[in-house]
Amino acid sequence: MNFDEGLKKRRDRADAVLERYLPAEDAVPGKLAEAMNYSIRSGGKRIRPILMMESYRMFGGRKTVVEPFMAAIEMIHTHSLVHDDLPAVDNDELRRGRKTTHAVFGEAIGILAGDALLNYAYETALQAFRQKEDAQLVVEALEILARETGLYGMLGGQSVDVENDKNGTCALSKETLDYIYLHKTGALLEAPLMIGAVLAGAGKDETESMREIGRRIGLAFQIQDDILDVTSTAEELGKPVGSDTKNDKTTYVTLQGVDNAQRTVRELTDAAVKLLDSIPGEKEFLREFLIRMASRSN
Ligand code: GRG
Repeated sequence: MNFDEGLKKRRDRADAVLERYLPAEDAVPGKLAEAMNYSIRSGGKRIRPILMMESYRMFGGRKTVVEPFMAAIEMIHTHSLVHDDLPAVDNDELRRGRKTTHAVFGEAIGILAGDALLNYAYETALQAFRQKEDAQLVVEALEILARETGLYGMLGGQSVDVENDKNGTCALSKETLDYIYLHKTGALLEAPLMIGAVLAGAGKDETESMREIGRRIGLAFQIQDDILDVTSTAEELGKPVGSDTKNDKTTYVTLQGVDNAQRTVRELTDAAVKLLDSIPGEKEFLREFLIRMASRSN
C-alpha cells in the first residue's frame, strides 16, 4: 500500500470513529447538535486523530480505548476553528471550503456550537472508562488532553495571540511568537502523540519524546500556515488567504521572509523525524506523515 492509500484508509477510519460519537440531531436541542455536526462533517484533514492512532500503534496499542480520545481531540480542534472564525475573532465566512458555522447558523448558535463541542469532547473521552482494564492510563490521557488544550496550552497561546492583535502595528519578538505558536497550534499536535503513547503503556521518556516531536512539528506546521497565507489561494486552502497581512500580524514570514521561513520548517521537521527515528516501533507511515504535514499545501 502506498502512502496516499494508507492516508485514505486512516482518514476514513478517523471519520468512522468520529461518526460513532457525534450527537443525534432528532431530539431537542437538535439545532445545536446539527451545528456541531455541520462543523465536524465539513471535512478537515483529521491530522490529530491520525497522529494519535499512529502513536498508539507505534507503542504496541491494539485496543479500542484510543477511539473516544481520537474523536475528542478532533472535537476540541473543531471547537477552536469554529470560535476562531467568529465575528469577534477573525470574522471568516469560509473554512474547509464551506461556509463557517456561524455563517450558516448565526452567531449565537456558532458560539454555542463551539462551546458544546468542547464540552462534548470530554463527555466523549470519558467513555474510555467503559473499557475498564485501562482506567489509570485513561486518567493520564485525560490529564494531557485537559492541560494541552487549556490555559497552559492552546487557549493560553490563543489569548496571547489575541492580546497582541490589539497592540496595533508593533512587531512581536520571535520569543513571543514562538510562545503563541507552540501553544495555540503546537499543543494540539503534542497532545495526540502523547495520548497515543500513554494509552499504549509507553514509558515516561518515550512520552516526553513524543511531546518533543509534537512541539517541533507543531511549530513547523504553524510556520507553514504563515507561508501558505502569502503563497496559496483560497481555493487551495479552503479558507481566506492574505489575512495575516490584512491584520498586520507578525509572522515567521514578516520576521524571516518566505525562503528562510521555509528553511526553518525543514529544519524543525528534520529534527522531529530524527527524534522519531531514535524510538523503537513501527512508524513508517507516521514518519512520512510528519514530513508531509510540514510541507502541506492546504
Ligand atoms: C474565542 C478568541 C477565541 C478563540 C478561540 C482556541 C481558539 C479559538 C483558537 C486556537 C488557535 C487556532 C485556531 C489555531 C489554528 C491552528 C491551525 C493552523 C489550524 C488548522 O489545522 P488543520 O490544517 O485544519 O489541521 P483542518 O481543517 O484540516 O482540520
